[in-house]
Amino acid sequence: MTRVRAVELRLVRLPLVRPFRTSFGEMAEKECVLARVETEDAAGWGECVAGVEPDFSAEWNEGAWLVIRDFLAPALLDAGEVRAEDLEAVFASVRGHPMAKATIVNALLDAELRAEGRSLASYLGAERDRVECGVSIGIASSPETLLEQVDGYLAEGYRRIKLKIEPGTDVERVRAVREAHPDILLSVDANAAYTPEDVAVFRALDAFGLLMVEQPLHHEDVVQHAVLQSQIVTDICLDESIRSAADAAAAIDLGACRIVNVKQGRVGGVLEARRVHDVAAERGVPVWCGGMLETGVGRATNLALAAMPNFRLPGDTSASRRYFPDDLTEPFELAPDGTMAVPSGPGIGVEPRADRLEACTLRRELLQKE
Ligand code: OSB
Ligand code: MG
Repeated sequence: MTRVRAVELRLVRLPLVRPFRTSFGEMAEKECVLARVETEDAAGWGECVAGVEPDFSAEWNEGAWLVIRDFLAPALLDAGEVRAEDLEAVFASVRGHPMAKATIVNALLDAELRAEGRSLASYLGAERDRVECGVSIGIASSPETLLEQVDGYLAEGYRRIKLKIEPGTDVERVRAVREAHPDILLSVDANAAYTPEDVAVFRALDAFGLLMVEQPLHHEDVVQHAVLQSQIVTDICLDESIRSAADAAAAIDLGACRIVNVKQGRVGGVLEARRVHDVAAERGVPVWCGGMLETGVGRATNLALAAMPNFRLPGDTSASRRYFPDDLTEPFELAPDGTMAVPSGPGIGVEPRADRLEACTLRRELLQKE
């Protein structure tokens, strides 16, 4: 138990190596909120996974900033002796906003673990010191560009390729990649771009032996996902639809998915993410670690989670250079065998480099008790 002295918020922006296009939009730069939570014993870091616009979810950077500044940070500074596990109760009066909450939960937990000298991976019950990595490829301008990107990532060692799809840019692209690479682990992610009337597209995709089809339908349509799952062979994986362990349990029990993408930021932080992992494991359903193009801070958090036992498929935990010419932290690197080391130092095991952090900061605000 410790008291929180201050919360420092920063809005940071980093160039991406190439624009990332999904069915809901294109990102040319990474922009996110970072929190540094300072306790009496240590300081910890949290990265908010929201983006510039409320497109992937209802949350976005400026909204997350305000929710943290006006509600979460004041509640935290007023909480007295507190630990990360208490924050669900401390934040109970704020409905929703899991990404904003995750930023603070993860940062406080990081501070606690740094004070104890214990790694996040060890705290979460990780069983591996390296994890298998996949890569998520945005919608490319042409089939040729896509094939080039796939070849490049496979040459680097990535163990699973995920293709973003949208109506009209789906079956033929998947066919081309599958013909070029008959044996790789291949999946697609629709980011909720289809409707139940599109079942023919998913029946056509059944021919390609995909590992999964991620979030084909609207994020609120869990029942329709169960119907679609009964109509196709390929396993459905849910991403946007899963905002908590309760959502995951319900979706699995309903037959809406057979695989779960765990993004700690989407479910309110690593503590709830561990519960998602647990409810899926109890039901014999594998999970894997999703990503939101995180900087090294969020990447370190994700890698610790991905080392837990029921993370049984390669995650979207790619190397720093797949995203950024220059990451905030020391770069995360992929080994030629397609694995990445799980940080083993105290807490998340990494920190932003001071000069890089300053160079990327657009805005900073220090929140303290008056
Ligand atoms: O749906 O998984 C997604 C990136 C931003 C928003 C949503 C998603 C993604 C990715 C990239 O697929 C995952 C990553 O490499 O971080
Ligand atoms: Mg997804």
